Amino acid sequence: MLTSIYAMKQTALFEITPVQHGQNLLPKDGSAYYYPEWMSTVDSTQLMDQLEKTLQWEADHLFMFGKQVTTRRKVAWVADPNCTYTYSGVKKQAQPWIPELLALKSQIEELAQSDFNSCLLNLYHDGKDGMGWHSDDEKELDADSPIASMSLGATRKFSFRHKSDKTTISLPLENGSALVMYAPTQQFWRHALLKTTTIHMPRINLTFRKINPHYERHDNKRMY
Ligand SMILES: O=C(O)CCC(=O)C(=O)O
Ligand SMILES: [Mn+2]
Repeated sequence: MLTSIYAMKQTALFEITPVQHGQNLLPKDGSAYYYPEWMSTVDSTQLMDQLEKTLQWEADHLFMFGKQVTTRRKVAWVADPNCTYTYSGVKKQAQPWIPELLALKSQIEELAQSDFNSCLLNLYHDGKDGMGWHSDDEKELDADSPIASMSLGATRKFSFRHKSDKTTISLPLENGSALVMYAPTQQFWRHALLKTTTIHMPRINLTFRKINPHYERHDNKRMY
């Protein structure tokens, strides 16, 4: 049986593997650490099932080439009550935390050694869903805070590409894994989860973030 400081915490609902802080995946201008099998397979499978059923999933709306595009990929945004954002004049309120997500937040805070107040979840039905090159550098986000990403379900290829010299680093994000990206990664690198025809299983990705509470934006750029 695994024993760890995580398992002793009252909030720990999941079997989490204690980790050795390994090697930085990025050669410069930021740091990103990958933790395979961070959560047990049994817990990952149960959590994915529960998140799929419990959360309110919506299509995402992006502006591309001056037009609004509705994604096939679904998103759910969960955050503290004081975290709102105004988008195209509409104030968006997050969904409240559910106990499983709060427990996971506490465990990933231990891993990243940082606090989070929101979680953006993406549901990729299969390889036809993906996310193009971007940085998580929106004005709402605390630029000094890490972004901690957890993957459930199908293994998908995730890539970093340096903004200036285009160095590219790719890795498979596996079921139960965690990836923590520390500042200033978002400033110098983009990342993507590219589409593929070979994956036919769903995947849920959770990114824990720290946003500045009560931030109001009045332009048309989406938050995430
Ligand atoms: O699905 C992933 O692994 C990446 C998601 C992502 O980059 C985002 O939500 O900003
Ligand atoms: Mn991202």
